[in-house]
Order: sequence, then structure tokens, then C-alpha cells
Amino acid sequence: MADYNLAIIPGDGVGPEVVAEGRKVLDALAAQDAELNFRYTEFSWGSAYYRETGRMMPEDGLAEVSACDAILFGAVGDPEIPDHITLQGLLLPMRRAFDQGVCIRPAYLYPGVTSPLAGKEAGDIDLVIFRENTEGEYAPVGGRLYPGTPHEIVMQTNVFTRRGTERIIRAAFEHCVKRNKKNLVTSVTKSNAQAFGMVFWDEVFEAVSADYPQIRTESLLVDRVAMDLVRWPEAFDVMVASNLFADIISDIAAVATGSMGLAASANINPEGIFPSMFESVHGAAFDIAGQGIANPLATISAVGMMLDHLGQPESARRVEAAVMRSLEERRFVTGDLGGSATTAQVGDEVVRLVGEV
Ligand code: GGG
Repeated sequence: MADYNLAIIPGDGVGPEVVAEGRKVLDALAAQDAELNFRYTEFSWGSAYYRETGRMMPEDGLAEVSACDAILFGAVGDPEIPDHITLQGLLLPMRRAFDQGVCIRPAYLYPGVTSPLAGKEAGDIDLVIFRENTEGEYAPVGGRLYPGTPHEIVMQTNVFTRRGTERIIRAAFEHCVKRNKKNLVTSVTKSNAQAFGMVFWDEVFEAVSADYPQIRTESLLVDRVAMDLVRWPEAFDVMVASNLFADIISDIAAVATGSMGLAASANINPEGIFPSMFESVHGAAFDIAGQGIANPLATISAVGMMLDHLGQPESARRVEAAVMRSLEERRFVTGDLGGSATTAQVGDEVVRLVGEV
């Protein structure tokens, strides 16, 4: 019997609504397989907790989560609390504390989904972004002197370590070999302007690429990547980028494949010392929160990635196949994809299909 203890952190906005559907799918899988069981420990952290306590999570909160096998996360963000407080108070400390340096963000144009880009058919866009997830431009290193005065000084420092940079680039190459599609890794850089961090990034990319002679490589400036993701996204296979660059290009890739509501994300601790975390790429979407109309498929796909990570590839395959079938058949799709289904109807549909695929 495979028995998993999962931490559930629904968070803010639409987070609790989409996470509930992810749990529904996990429960359905367990109900169909006597050898599979999930136990959940839910943590009510986020902006409501902040309003009560002045913190997004308890000071020692992550110690409790660290005993879990994996984390299913919803979203952070609140219209009344500055974004740097919500993000720096929960999501980013968790990625760092659990050394989740490898973030994997697939972007696939599913059948039944219309890309905003002309002439793209199902499967034309099929790429995976590897995001460095614990350092780079997101490092909490900097300071502010003489605030509010004419001689105010603000410094925000990018941090690139050899360990972190090599780890994400190697993970991208390893995935490219395993995936065996176009055998191309694209490094996203800005070394023409950032002569320290990004020149170092380029050097590490070149050094790691020497270990993978069977993989083609290219190194493109981030502005060129933004352009190419719109004009020929089908050219990409595996991409590797720093924390901030990958955050931005994964939103472009997500909308190119039809909706932010479909983009899933895995935050992996490659050494397996700490739990890895699985979430949608989208945030709290508070403009639609509480209405039961958010698309849960990003979170459900993230559940599929979690199952794969936990060593349940057949369950992972069924979740992904059910997501694909639900989009292809379009019996229940949410407003972002031109439908009118509720979040719960989409979750129920995936549960039904998980029993068939
Ligand atoms: N489920 C993802 C989420 O809540 N994202 C909020 C956000 O602002 N994330 C920024 C980031 O991941 O860099």
C-alpha cells in the first residue's frame, strides 16, 4: 500500500476553490485503487491568517510541513495587502526553505483549446520551462537607505550561485534527454546587459552542455525569447531561465496555449531531502474569487505532476489523460476557455474521466 501524507495549503483568492478540485481527483484515484491512499494535513495560511496575526504563516510553520511527502498549494495574493508581503511571507520562503530549486512549467496546446496565436493546432506548442526557483532576481538581498529623502538609495541584488545555476541547467538537459522530442535546450539570458550574473549563467550553460553532445543548444536574449514565444512558439522544446525571466516567459507560454488556467507547476527539491510543492502558475485571481468559476485544470495537472514525482506514473498518466479528454470533449469548460461551467463541474468531469482513460 502506497500511503502519502500531503500538506494542503489552499491560500488566497481562488486557491481554495481549485485545490478542492485537486483533492477530489486524488480521492477518486484512491477510491479506485486499494493500494493507494492519501492523508491530508491542511494549513490555513495566507492573507486571512495575516489579517489575524500579522504573519502569512506561523514562524515555525514550515517545520510541520517538512514531515509531509509533498505539498499541494493554491495561490497567494490579496487586493488589500501589498504583493511583496503576501509573496515574501509564504510562497518564496517555502521554495527556499525546502530548497525547491528546480521549477518545471510545461506549456502544451491541448485539443479543444484555441490559442490566441493564429494557425496553431493542438500539440503545435509543446515546451517545458525550467525555472531557477530559489535565488537569482528573487533573492531577498538588498536594502533601502534614507527612505523618502532626495538622497534615498535602494539596492536589489541578484544572486547566482554555481550550485543553483548548474543544478537548474543540468535538470533541463536531463529532462530534454528523457523527453526525447526536439532535443533542444534554449538558455534564456541577458548577458549583453547583465555582465556579471548573466555572463556567469552563460558560462555554466556552456560547461553543462558539453556533457550532453546529443542535445542541440541555443542561448537567446530574454527579449528575443518573448518575441519568439509569440511568433513561433513551436520552435521551442526545453527552456531554462533564471527566476524572474522564467516567471515572465512562463506567463507568455501559458496564454499562448490558451489560458493561465491550464498552466501547472512543480517546485522540486531534487535531492528529496524536503517535500516538493505543486501548484498552478496562476495566482489568487481575486477578481473572480468566491464565484466558483475559476478553472481548476492547472491545479489538477499539478496534481498529476505530484503523482509522477511521488512514484505513481500510472495515476499521473490518468490525470493528464483525463485533463486532455475533458478539454477535447468540452462538455464542461470554464469561462476562460469560452465555456460556462463551474469549477466544481470541471473537477467532477475530470473525476469521471479518470475512471475511463
Ligand atoms: N499559484 C501560484 C501563485 O500563487 N503565484 C503568485 C505569485 O505572484 N507568484 C509569483 C512567482 O511565482 O514568482
